[in-house]
Amino acid sequence: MPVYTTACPRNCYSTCTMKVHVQDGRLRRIEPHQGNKATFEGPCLKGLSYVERVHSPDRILHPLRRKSGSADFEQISWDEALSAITDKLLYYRETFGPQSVFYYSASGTKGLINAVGMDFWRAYGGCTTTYGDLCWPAGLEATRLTLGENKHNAPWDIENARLIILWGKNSSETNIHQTVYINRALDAGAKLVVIDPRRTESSERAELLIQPRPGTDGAIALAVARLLIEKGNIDADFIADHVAGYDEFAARVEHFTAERAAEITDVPVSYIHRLAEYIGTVKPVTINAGFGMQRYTNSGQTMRAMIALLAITGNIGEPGAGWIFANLQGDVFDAVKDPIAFYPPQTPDGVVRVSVSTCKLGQHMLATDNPPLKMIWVERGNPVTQNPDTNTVLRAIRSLQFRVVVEQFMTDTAREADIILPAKTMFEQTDVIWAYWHPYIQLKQKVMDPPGEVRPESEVYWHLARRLGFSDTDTAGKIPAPGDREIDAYLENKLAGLPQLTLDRLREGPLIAPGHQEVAFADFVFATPSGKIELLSHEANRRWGVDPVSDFTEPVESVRRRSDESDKYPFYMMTPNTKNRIHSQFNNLHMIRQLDPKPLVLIHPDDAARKGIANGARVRIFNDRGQVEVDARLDLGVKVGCVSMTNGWWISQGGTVNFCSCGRETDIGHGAAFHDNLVDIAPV
Ligand SMILES: Nc1nc2c(c(=O)[nH]1)N[C@H]1C(S)=C(S)[C@@H](COP(=O)(O)OP(=O)(O)OC[C@H]3O[C@@H](n4cnc5c(=O)[nH]c(N)nc54)[C@H](O)[C@@H]3O)O[C@H]1N2
Ligand SMILES: Nc1nc2c(c(=O)[nH]1)N[C@H]1C(S)=C(S)[C@@H](COP(=O)(O)OP(=O)(O)OC[C@H]3O[C@@H](n4cnc5c(=O)[nH]c(N)nc54)[C@H](O)[C@@H]3O)O[C@H]1N2
Ligand SMILES: [Mo]
Repeated sequence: MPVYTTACPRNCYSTCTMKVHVQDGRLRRIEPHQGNKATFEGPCLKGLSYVERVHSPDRILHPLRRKSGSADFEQISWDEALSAITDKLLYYRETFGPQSVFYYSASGTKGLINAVGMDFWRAYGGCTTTYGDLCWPAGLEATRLTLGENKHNAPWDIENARLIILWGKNSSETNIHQTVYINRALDAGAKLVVIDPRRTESSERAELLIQPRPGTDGAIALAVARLLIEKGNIDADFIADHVAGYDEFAARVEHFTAERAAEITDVPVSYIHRLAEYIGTVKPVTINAGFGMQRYTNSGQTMRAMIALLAITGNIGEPGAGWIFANLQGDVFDAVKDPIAFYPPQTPDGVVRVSVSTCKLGQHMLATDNPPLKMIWVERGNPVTQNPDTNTVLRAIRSLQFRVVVEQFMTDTAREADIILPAKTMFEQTDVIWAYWHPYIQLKQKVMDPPGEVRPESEVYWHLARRLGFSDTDTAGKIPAPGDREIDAYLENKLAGLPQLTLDRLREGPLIAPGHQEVAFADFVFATPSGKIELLSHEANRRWGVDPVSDFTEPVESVRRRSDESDKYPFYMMTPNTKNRIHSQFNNLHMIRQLDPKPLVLIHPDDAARKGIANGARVRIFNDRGQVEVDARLDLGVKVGCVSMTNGWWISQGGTVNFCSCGRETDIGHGAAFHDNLVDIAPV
């Protein structure tokens, strides 16, 4: 049976290398690949479930058109689909201008070939598209402002840490391969601290579990910094050599006593003292910040305060030490590592209008004028389920005249389409991918032809370009012609200038990115304006209007802000990620549903008793933005005053959490403040 090496392109830390067995055009088996030091244990259940996903009877295999005035779709030929889309594209460009077409893409799959989409829209004459990101920009920008770059020590280095702090990160579900190395560190005597309002599997071996009131981590970090300074547990030499703005930072934390932080965060004061004692007396310390506390309106400032704890104790640039958030060392293809350049609200060349915040998708689509939006093209995203404020997103999509969605399955977004084009899976077109945790560049190999009439996006764009009469110079090198050799040539062109990375070498297995630093910042070079770690950042103030020294402010939606809202809606709604799905993917598979059959909301038994909610009862979670109805599960691990429901469920499977969330940006970075979200809960 032929066996291929390939890699999983989901938006996930692990980005596993895997061996796949293919016979008679079917995926038969998936196995671990030892060539990737970060993922040698092999793929997770989602990875193994590809054998079902690829061949699922629910997969969309042909172009579909909505039957007029109906919720049903009918199969049409590619010729009919492409003709209909071409006619609309010509009409909208002629009548309203190319920017009346809205191109929406998200994180459904990684790969260099994804760039073909935007190159097509440029050749079309332009389009409107999004800025910002649903995922990580507050953390990216906080890190860049403080350390100059988003990079961290190699994944296996965490084994050298003596104190590991998982801060708003749930590795046991979202980065399971990291737990191998965390466990090795703990077996060798390291301490683990977990900071999360929920008690997750990641805290099973923790010495200390701190459950803060959501959105208050900044106050913990500032109070711990104060204790470190007061007790002299800082590294004065490191500060003198490598830190800018220490005095201003020290003056700021003066106001944050442990007692004050305990009051703000609803954490026992002794826990704050213990955390400060651990950080001040154990070395080396690794803080792994997840994405949890960077989904609030105060997140950028919070993340800056957290990094400061490592800076003042000299825990940067050494094995076992440092800040783990995102490791962009594998992104050797993109010369620009500045998140603001990734997400600018502007029209840099007058062609592509980058004006819709992905975090305020519905509001901004509806408000867009001159020209207003007429048509949407969605690929690699499920905005109806995954973007904030679903009701407004639905209203905005329904207000358009024409909707094309490129999808593998009948998602909530696909259901809104006028035309659905069948999308490839990872096994049906070769691409080059990188990760944001480990440093490997990988070839995601084509191992089978697409089933049915599925065509990869690059082919769809190529056919549309022909029909629209784009010239060869418009598309040369940008939109590869259909064919495996053409795709290889396209990728080779992207790899030109990186002689270490050839397709032939990548076919053998993963390759460490050229220039990779195993211990990040070991050279103590920080690409900030001062060349030092910046606890005082004028750039933060100039770009984002925040205090140049990090500070704590209550999130916009907080039970401590006395308002009608907080009286009406006394619960924080948390919407974390979960083990057996990637956002809205995989939950439609039999293999996954056996373990996770339906959406649930978790609530502390004390809150449930107060609300008259029994275990298993049907409940409504609601606020002024919307509601979702699911079964309740009582769980002592959820902090009192919080409810928790994993994101990613489709409306058609019981309801998305984003009916309740607000389209609102983080303080810095244009991220989505999903967790700034007060709700109430009641039995139905
Ligand atoms: N309330 C709340 N909402 C959240 C979050 C949260 O924490 N709370 N998390 C946010 C985060 S971190 C993220 S990253 C986003 C993710 O949001 P999205 O990027 O929209 O995520 P997915 O659900 O992973 O994928 C979208 C779709 O891509 C499709 N797809 C996969 N491969 C391909 C392909 O090759 N071609 C095409 N055309 N389609 C493909 C899949 O079938 C899937 O339906 O969700 C965000 N939403
Ligand atoms: N299995 C699986 N793996 C994934 C993904 C997936 O969907 N499924 N998604 C991938 C992607 S795109 C992302 S962005 C990452 C996310 O990876 P993680 O950051 O690990 O995941 P989240 O669930 O977003 O948040 C982590 C934790 O933050 C907690 N949290 C929420 N609010 C707060 C707060 O105010 N303070 C603190 N301290 N903690 C808080 C939540 O309870 C949650 O347990 O995972 C990636 N890996
Ligand atoms: Mo994400």
